[in-house]
Amino acid sequence: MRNGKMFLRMSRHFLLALGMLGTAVAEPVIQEQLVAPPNVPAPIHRSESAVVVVHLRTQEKVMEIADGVRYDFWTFNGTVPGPLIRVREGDTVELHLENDPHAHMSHNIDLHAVMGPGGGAAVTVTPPGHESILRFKAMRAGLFVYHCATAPVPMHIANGMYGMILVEPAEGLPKADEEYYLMQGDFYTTGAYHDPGLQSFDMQKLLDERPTYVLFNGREGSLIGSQALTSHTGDKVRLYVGNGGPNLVSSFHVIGQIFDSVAVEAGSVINHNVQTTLIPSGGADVVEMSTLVPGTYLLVDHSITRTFMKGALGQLVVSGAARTDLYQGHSGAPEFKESKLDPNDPMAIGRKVFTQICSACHQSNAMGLPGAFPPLAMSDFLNASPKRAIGIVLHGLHGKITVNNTGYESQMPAFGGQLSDQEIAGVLTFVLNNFNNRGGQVSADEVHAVRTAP
Ligand code: HEC
Ligand SMILES: [Cu+2]
Repeated sequence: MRNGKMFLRMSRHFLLALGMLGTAVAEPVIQEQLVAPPNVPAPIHRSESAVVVVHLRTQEKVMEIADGVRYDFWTFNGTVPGPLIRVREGDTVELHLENDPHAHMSHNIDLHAVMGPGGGAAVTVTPPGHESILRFKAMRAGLFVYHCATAPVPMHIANGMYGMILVEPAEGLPKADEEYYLMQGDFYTTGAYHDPGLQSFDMQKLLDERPTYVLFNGREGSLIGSQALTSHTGDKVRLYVGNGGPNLVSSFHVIGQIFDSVAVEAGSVINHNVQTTLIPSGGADVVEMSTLVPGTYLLVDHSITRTFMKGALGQLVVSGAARTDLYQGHSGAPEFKESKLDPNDPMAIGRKVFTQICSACHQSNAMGLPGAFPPLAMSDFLNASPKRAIGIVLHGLHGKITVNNTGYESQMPAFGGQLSDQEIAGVLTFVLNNFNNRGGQVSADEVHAVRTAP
């Protein structure tokens, strides 16, 4: 059986190779090294075309869609989106599509980089436990979506079956200091937003185009906290941003930033100084920016309900020297106590953590944002129990809470992986002693005790 399958594969391989004989001179054969999003394969430095062999495996897999919420995703290579494939214009892509033997149905692939009927879909229909091979020449440079095109197509896409292929122009791409890969997608669960446990797919919500979640990279919080994208002031950051859909068009925006350039719809028209760019469903944009001021920038869909009530939120954390010459302000709300603090002082550590992390959501004046982020200023919730706040920073928080008579039902990511005991002690001490809170101190030992509690 096993040998039979091997033989079949080899003979198909051989036939495909034969088919190319008429045209191809001996091109080098390269095995594509795939990496998981938001990472991107290394830039291409070849000056000749090659045959690039890519292995994708379709896999149905239960994963968290949000903290405490699980969903039966259908994936390419176990991630949403599937890995970014990176080839050079003129390369021949030999795509091996294998379907997990444990899958419940056939899957296939339509790549928008293919010029040929169905983009590869019809010739890659692959039942569980089988493999299909598609060879195509990447004729046009650009950033292209790929997705499963098995009926019902919207359902396969809604379950996470999409990714992108970057076809670099023959002359290569200009250098960027950081490159990241993200895709927006809309998800339809039977339960409401943040209903816990295993959620199933809701066909009626899909038909109504009424998603429960709108997410970057298939999971709420996938680009937040310890998983945030990072950069340094002055660096050129390039984002390969796609939209898997299946239904929504994204109004992609980075709060506090202007895109230096946008390859509109990932084509050859370059737009400059763009605030918000539209990314069609089944389309992509390449955006580049270089930040001037350090801090945390939020990646959002500026159809903003999706960001604050459905999960489409990511972070770009930028390090570098402060630029008060470019950005400075004084809010009328309760102020920080302005005092010179040495860098080993818990309050100095706390101020730094607060400005770099907490202020992105709770705002620099700690007043929060109505309907989304509760205030830390004069917070009865915080002042009632600073000990409880240790657990919140370590492990995150979701569910209904009431702060100063206002209800919030949102999600705070966990920071236990990113922040040390000393930093958490510092930030809580800092918050307690500023913004008209009641004062008090949280020690690193107390944080340690909560962290290691069973
Ligand atoms: C990505 C956004 C985000 C970031 C960053 C963030 N929080 Fe929160 N935080 C929230 C949300 C949302 C809630 C409310 C969660 C809910 O509704 O269950 C919350 C709730 C809280 C609460 C309890 C409610 C209150 O107002 O007293 C405290 C305390 C808190 N956060 C502290 C912090 C601290 C300290 C930091 C920085 C280390 C931080 N948060 C960073 C989003 C965030
Ligand atoms: Cu599929």
